[in-house]
Amino acid sequence: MDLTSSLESLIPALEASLRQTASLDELDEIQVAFLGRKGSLARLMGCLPELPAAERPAFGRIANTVKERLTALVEERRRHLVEEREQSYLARFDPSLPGRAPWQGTLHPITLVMEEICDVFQAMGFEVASGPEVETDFYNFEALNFPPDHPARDMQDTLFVAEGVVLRTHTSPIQIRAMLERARPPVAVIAPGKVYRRDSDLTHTPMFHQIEGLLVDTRVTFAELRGTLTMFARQVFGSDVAVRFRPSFFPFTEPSVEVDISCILCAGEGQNADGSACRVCKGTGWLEILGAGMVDPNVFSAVGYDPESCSGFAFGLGVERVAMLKYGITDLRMFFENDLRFLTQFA
Ligand code: FA5
Repeated sequence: MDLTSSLESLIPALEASLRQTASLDELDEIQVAFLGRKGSLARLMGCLPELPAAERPAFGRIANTVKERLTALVEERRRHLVEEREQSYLARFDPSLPGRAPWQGTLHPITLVMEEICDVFQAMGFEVASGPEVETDFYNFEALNFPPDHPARDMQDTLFVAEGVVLRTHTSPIQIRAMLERARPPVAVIAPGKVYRRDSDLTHTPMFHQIEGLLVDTRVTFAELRGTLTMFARQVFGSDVAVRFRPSFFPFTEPSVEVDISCILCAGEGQNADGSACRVCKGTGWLEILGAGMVDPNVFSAVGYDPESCSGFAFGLGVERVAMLKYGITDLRMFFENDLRFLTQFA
């Protein structure tokens, strides 16, 4: 076969191949085999120098026509295959099927409880305050009437960052910051946040959450502390809950109290229906939820408030504690394991 016939025979050869091409990948391979740099057409055109000079222009023209035809055949097949693919997608697409709902995250139970507690106090007129998690000794201890080397500092196992700098062990330093920022009473703040202690067992974790409350004005009495905290407990745990105030000690409040609520599980009975001791309150009928008291005069002096003319109350509660009671959770560590089977139950 002479060169020109060989060139022209590429057209039926390509047509035959295309008839058997079922996919776009195969089509690409055929395109390369015929029209690629090392394909059949290029190989034949490479023979051009072997022809007598007079025949070369005619051969060149035919080669161009063949190339155009080959290209057109490939493109036509491509259009057809693309259309076929779309048709097959459409045949499989069922517009009546329900859509796939995007996965929606949920708020962490601790966040939910913090928001709920803050809402209760905001409705009473408290404003939300915050402070840094890395604190100086002054805000975490000294201004709160923990004298240097006083044994009271051992009440909270401290994580030190540097000399005189600690991870705050409670949210009480926010009391100091709030009073300093406002310069004079009235001050009514609620302050949620993370706190850190060298502490780790079934009921204690090295990081946990507290909510601090502080009310300072000219004539705040213990009756207001009782009323406010009783109202809070009833809104969060239910209107039937009983509230008990027990004497306690904190360096920054005088007098100080621990506040208990009647047990959520046994309704304060201390025992189950069968007479066995309640496992939540361990038979006492009461559950401790927070520490509180009247602001110590030394704390007012530390922030430049006149202890003679102002008075106030403060309280601090453990959020995990409240969340465990509210949701009946028995292991504190569940809050920190990020198990979605647990977390999605609070949606
Ligand atoms: C305080 O931290 C005081 N600042 C509270 C306070 C504020 C009293 C204002 C008076 C006035 P306490 O160390 O008891 O107090 O901690 C408060 C609550 O934090 C505890 O009742 C407990 O629920 C929780 N808590 C303490 N340690 C841990 C821990 N390691 N893990 C989880 N919760 C804890």
